[in-house]
Amino acid sequence: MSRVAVLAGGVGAARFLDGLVRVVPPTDVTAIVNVGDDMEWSGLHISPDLDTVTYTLADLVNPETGWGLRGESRRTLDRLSELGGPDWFMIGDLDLATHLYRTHRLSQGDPLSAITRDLTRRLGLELAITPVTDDQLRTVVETDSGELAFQDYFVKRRAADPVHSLRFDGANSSSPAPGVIDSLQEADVIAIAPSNPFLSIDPLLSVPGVRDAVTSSAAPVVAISPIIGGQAVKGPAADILQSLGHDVSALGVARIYDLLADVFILDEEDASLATEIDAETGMRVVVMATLMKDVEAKMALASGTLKAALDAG
Ligand code: FO1
Repeated sequence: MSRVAVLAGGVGAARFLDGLVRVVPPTDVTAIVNVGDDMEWSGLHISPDLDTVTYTLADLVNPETGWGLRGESRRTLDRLSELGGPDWFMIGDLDLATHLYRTHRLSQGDPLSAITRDLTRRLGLELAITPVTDDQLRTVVETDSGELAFQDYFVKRRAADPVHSLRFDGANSSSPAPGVIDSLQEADVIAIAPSNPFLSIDPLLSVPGVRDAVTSSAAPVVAISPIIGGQAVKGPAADILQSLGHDVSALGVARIYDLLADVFILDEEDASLATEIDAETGMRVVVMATLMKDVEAKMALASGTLKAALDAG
């Protein structure tokens, strides 16, 4: 009896979910996934976080990058480049099929959540993976060089620009996708995956109704720090924390989640911060190994997270 709703970004969330579905029945798990990173590429709709989560759980992901498909080539991209098309975003030859399928169905009027459900079922996955919203929501990054669409900031410019602020275009007029609010209200545990709090979790909470559903849920809410030893395991979380004036540490992350979560999990390497986080926030602090280097580590983090949440709840 542990229905788990997970607020999820890309690679870190995908690895956490991969452990979670091995310690609870996958049918009890709902992953509510960020779509702020989505973009149009050569006329195709790309949903990087949805694909990263789906490919990882289907054991198809490229282990070197954490995104894209294992063993795929880039012949189409190279050809596109020869034609003068965009080549800064690596769409592999096999991944391309997902974008063709998704874009075609979107053009027929199908919602992103239904398309995602069909793709995940097709890949044999039993958990529910859903975009947080079927509406258009786009993360815009305000930098020294002006406003940048998320993937322009992240991939094209290699997350090199100091970030002044973030905006989630479309969020105010968006609605949660079918099942999102129900899964939060019916959950026994709500987990905030070790994802970037600003780039991955904030867009989810910016969809009207989602934050309320999290804070008003009877379920314990447990957040896992994506920062270990003052560094992000992957991606620009550390740089963004710094740019936005936060402490680049698990303490900085804890302050962000204080009003949202009941339990905060930080890595053993940061154990010395536990007392301070405990004193400064209202969250119960639990220290465990959070680096998901192999399947056993992912499973241990998932079961430790559930135990910490249920002990608090
Ligand atoms: N990340 C990169 O750093 N470079 C890329 O060329 C790139 C291509 C790409 C294609 C499909 C996809 O699903 C993800 C891709 N990513 C790429 C990852 C993605 O930009 C980010 O990991 C997420 O948006 C952040 O969670």
